[in-house]
Amino acid sequence: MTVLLDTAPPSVYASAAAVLVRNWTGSSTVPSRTLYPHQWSWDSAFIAIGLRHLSVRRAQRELESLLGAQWGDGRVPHIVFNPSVPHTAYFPSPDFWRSSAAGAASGAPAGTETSGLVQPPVHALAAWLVHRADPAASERRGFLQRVYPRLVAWHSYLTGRRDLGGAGLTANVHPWEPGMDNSPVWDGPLSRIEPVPAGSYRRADLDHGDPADRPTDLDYGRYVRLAADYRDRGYADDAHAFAVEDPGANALLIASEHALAGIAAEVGADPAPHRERAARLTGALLERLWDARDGIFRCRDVISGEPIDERGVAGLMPLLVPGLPAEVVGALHATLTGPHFRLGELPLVPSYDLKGPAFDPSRYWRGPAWFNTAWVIERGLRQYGLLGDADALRSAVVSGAVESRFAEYVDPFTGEGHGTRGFAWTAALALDLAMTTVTAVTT
Ligand code: 2M8
Repeated sequence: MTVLLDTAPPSVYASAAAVLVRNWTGSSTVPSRTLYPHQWSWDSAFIAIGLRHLSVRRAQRELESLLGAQWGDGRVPHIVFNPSVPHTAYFPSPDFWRSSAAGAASGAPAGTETSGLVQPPVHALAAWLVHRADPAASERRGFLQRVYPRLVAWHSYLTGRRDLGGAGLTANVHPWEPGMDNSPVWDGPLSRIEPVPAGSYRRADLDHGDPADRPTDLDYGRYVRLAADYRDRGYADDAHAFAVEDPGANALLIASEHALAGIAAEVGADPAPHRERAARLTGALLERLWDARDGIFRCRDVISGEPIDERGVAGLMPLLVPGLPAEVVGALHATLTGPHFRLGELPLVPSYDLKGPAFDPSRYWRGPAWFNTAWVIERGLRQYGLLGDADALRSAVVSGAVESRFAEYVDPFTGEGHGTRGFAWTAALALDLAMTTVTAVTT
């Protein structure tokens, strides 16, 4: 059961709500009016989780507009483009992805332009939380009935065509897919990719973002190469030059699969297959990615077959997974509070190992603290009864979000804001943590 307490201080509520209202387009929410002027997949899920406190109806629309762009093969695209926004506003734009033509064989929609990549599947968890915020209104509108088959198809894509390692986990084929674009965790597998020539495309992110904070041109050249090659293969899931099993994406998939069991029970479907799949995924996660020596989940490079010897925040996100062995929870907690991440000493959680060779406190996913990963870890800590740390992290998310004017991310030592301001998931998740007491995650 999820209990909602109306506890948000008025200042948090009003300022977070203002961001969500400003970024609302009429059917969905842009992450940022400047840097990200379209709809992003996992952003929308996190945004819906916060929006449910303002308008359950709007939160439902957020998820349904995204799922409306789902491809025939089940994939939910990582960007759904707004046709009224000029192509120059964001790169890669619809004329790069050419989804309706290049993705036709994979069932890309004909009337909506999207990217061909995916992002972590937070959507079933979000749909369940949106439903729980007002079950009667949800039932009246048939919300779960409508989204359930789409969510099932989405998870089938991820656990079917995207089980590229053949061991039962979902794999990501581009650094944009796990959502942590330039994490040092990808440096090894990405170094094998030949970048497209500089000057063959124009980055739009540098019009709005500080180049010192954003990924480098070399990384961008490789991102473009991988995306263009995927497009040129008709977005077929074969012959990928980059493929990784990410513990964050898989943890979110497992949490969402548990949520899908709850949704199935509500809509009169059988929850058992979802529980079974969640259990199988959890077994594979522990088998394939758990590093007992270092107390963290590692990412696995599917192409080389080797675990990646880096500590990223994604390796702590499986705290969200129910039913982990006690020794795994204990070791994860020790890593989170130990010298590599320093929860308790630092307010939020850095995106990458504080002692890692590539750590950078201001460059995008190479060290700064992000609010969505903090939300996931807060929920995991609470689930396992680690309430002192969960409470402290919750307060830090709320105060850090407000003080940074809802920054995209912050310096993990000083809390200084970086990236765009008025960032939608920062506002949504701060609002959620200010408003909600979670007494259990998946019932
Ligand atoms: C960032 O990623 C996009 C590409 O998808 C970009 O850098 O242009 C990431 O932080 C990603 O996790 C996020 O979903 C997206 C929109 O907020 O921005």
